[in-house]
Amino acid sequence: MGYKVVVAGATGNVGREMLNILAERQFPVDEIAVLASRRSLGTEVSFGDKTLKTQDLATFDFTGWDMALFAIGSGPTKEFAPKAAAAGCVVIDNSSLYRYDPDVPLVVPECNPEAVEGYAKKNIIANPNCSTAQMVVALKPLHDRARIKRVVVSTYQSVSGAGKEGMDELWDQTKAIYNPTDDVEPNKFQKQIAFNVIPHIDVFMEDGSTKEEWKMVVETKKIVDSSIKVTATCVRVPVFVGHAEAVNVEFEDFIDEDEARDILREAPGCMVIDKREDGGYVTPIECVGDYATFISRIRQDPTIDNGLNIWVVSDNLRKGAALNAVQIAETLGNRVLKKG
Ligand code: 2RA
Repeated sequence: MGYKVVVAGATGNVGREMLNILAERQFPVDEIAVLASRRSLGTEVSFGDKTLKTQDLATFDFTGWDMALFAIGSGPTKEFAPKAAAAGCVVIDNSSLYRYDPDVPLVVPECNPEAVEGYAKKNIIANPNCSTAQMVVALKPLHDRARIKRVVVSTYQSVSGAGKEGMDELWDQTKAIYNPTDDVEPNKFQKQIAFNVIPHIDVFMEDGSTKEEWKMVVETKKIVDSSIKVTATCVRVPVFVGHAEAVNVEFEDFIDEDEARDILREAPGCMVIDKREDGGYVTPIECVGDYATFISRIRQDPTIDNGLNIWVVSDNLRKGAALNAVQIAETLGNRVLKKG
């Protein structure tokens, strides 16, 4: 016996990846419903070798469905997640709406799988932001060994994090560079993204940081350890898929680069590619379609007593969103619902 699974937002970048990953990992699905807003109604999406027609999110009855993977943004989530949860369907939500709610677990299964057991207060489990998910996969095993005090991270985030419109804007602006009769003004992004980088993701906060940076601080604390201090600079780069992060970590205890490399080699979800030679590291384009969080450039930070620098790269649509949501569904199934 398997699960009755709903994917809401099935026509978007993340919703489509959720369907791909459910099929790839042979998640035990008895029945699946794919939902979309009225605008995309009737659009067909693939699930393994099947083609499914989207149904209307606004009128769907969640009664009798086990889990719903939501990838619809905070606005619609506010309306539909409580409806699904009240109907007894556990919502695994990719928006930021519930991430900071103390009654909602925020889960990265490699780091805090036990947290799914707290789902029942609201019948909702939150999926973290993409930039946090890949970073904590790399940090947790190091924290378990040497206790992290402080993290300084700079991100290089691909345009797919801003959805299909972000990808279209990079594509159109890039073409326009070679065809000067086209003039593609910034729309999704604040400045030209083609052949540029933009130190601004999500809205500005009062202290001058952006909400994307704030999310990395708050989510790392909730998932790994509330004592860890994080400071982040989040930057959009002209890459279609794959986020990269340069992470400086300060520990309480000494840990040398060789031991860190060995720990990360064994850690769940991590793949170490770290050769000190030309090309001996992973770049975003190489991680597309993969499940792993890739870690390269592991080296001592000689400016502090117990410090390391690492380079962390992952497919933001997968580990940063859809894969993590499916892993939460698997964890919920294995630890709690036990149907599959
Ligand atoms: C971004 N963090 O890359 C967002 C997506 N969740 O814009």
